[in-house]
Amino acid sequence: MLTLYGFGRVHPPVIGETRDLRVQWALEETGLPYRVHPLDHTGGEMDGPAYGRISPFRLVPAIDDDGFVVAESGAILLYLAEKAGRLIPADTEGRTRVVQWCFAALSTVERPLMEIQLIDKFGDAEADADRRAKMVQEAGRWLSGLERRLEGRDWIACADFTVADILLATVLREIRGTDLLDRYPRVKAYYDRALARPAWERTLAAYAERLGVAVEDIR
Ligand SMILES: N[C@@H](CCC(=O)N[C@@H](CS)C(=O)NCC(=O)O)C(=O)O
Repeated sequence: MLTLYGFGRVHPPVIGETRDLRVQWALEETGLPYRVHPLDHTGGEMDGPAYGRISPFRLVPAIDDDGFVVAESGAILLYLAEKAGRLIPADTEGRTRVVQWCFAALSTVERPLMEIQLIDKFGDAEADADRRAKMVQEAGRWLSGLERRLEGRDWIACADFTVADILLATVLREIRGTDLLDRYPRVKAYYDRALARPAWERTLAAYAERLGVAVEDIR
């Protein structure tokens, strides 16, 4: 049975933001059977050598598929798609297109969006104002690129929904508390379309139950 290492207890301000959500979403989409190992981050469960053997940086998420261990959310999603034969095309060109957009989500789009989220959540509005403005400007470049890419398309990589959409939608979710998507109607519609999927709703419900919070508090 495949095990997802996710959070069971974690610092309350980050509940609803953690990257085990994207892996659970992919598992729910593929229908692969899985169990969750809920890690006690606040109690130090991730700090010891046992979890170090699962995750090189002692981070969430990781998976253990009957002894095959994978860390890094992007790698995990690609593995799950390949294993399930779903959420990724079978041909090399289609698969490469999915890989391209997984990297775009994680290495290009996520950087400024994550920083904006961290400043808004934990920063000092005055002291961080310049840095935030720079990040908003950079985010605008990538959001404009997404807006162009989404002309006439439902999904970012292929005609069908893929793991690249799970990564990109969860990355866009990092700025859901801002108005930054308002100037990008195709990106906004894309984000809403992705999060309207029943598998995302199941994921949110399972995650909320695992962390002991209400779904509405993390939506
Ligand atoms: N690049 C990694 C990042 C993983 C990561 O930053 N995980 C955070 C939660 S979202 C974590 O485990 N933080 C706990 C810590 O820093 O101790 C991925 O995409 O999986």
